[in-house]
Amino acid sequence: MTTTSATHLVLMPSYNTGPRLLATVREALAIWRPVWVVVDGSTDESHAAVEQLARSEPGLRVIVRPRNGGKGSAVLAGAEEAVAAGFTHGLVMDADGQHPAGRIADLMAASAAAPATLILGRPVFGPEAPLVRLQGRKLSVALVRFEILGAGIDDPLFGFRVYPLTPLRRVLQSTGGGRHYDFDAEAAVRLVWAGTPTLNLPAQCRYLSAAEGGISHFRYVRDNVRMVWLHTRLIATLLVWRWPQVRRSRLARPVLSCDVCS
Ligand SMILES: Nc1nc2c(ncn2[C@@H]2O[C@H](COP(=O)(O)OP(=O)(O)O)[C@@H](O)[C@H]2O)c(=O)[nH]1
Ligand SMILES: [Mg+2]
Repeated sequence: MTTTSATHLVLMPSYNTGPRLLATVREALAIWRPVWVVVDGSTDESHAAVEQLARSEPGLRVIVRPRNGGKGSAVLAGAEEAVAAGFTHGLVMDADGQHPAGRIADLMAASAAAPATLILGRPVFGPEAPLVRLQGRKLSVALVRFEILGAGIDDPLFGFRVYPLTPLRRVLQSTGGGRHYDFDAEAAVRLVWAGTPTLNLPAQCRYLSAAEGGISHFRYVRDNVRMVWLHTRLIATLLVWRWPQVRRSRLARPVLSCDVCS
């Protein structure tokens, strides 16, 4: 059964996603409406089929940005429009089928029950997950734990999340970073710094083979350099002037539990 919401929407950034885009949009629409796709200067025409579907599907909106600006800037553009349209929360999910549409309703329910909270997916990987990506995460997890002075963000790289949109806009507008692949980690850390409570819920993360339409635009050198720069900036900011305030909000941070976890 599909839920239609006036407060919570699905936001899907997409860049040259190929045929998986239409399939992922259909999977999300089967669970939730509205679904907004932010096409970020794609050149592969993958959005043509989704635009076609939007003509007969009022729960679907396609925002096309003429130039590629990166995942974070696409999410921010979608968030701005969503707030202007009266939405308060956005579930961000990848357009390529890696995130489980079947968990949308549970994450949305958790968000509705705790509207000030950032709801984070905690990835459950299958045997097909590349070892190099799993190993790489461990360093990010450790760095982010240091940056927020403790627990709260189980996986800083997994982008399947429900954001309270106004705090998200505020923290992104406060920095020029977080516009590309650094978005997921930077947004989560800055939201925690701003005092946002977090709740981590398990969600399957699939790695699709090329034959299944799996596609990634992650470039190991370019994007790892970006991640090194991100953590350098965050740690420098923490040490130079954020430490006392982050420590105070750390001590005040509630520990949440949830009955919709499974
Ligand atoms: N809007 C936008 N989305 C992007 C960009 N790069 C990646 N994405 C989207 O971000 C999500 C994650 O990217 P992906 O390449 O699958 O990264 P991976 O899953 O970490 O390998 C997908 O939904 C992509 O379509 C970009 O430059 N702009
Ligand atoms: Mg992906």
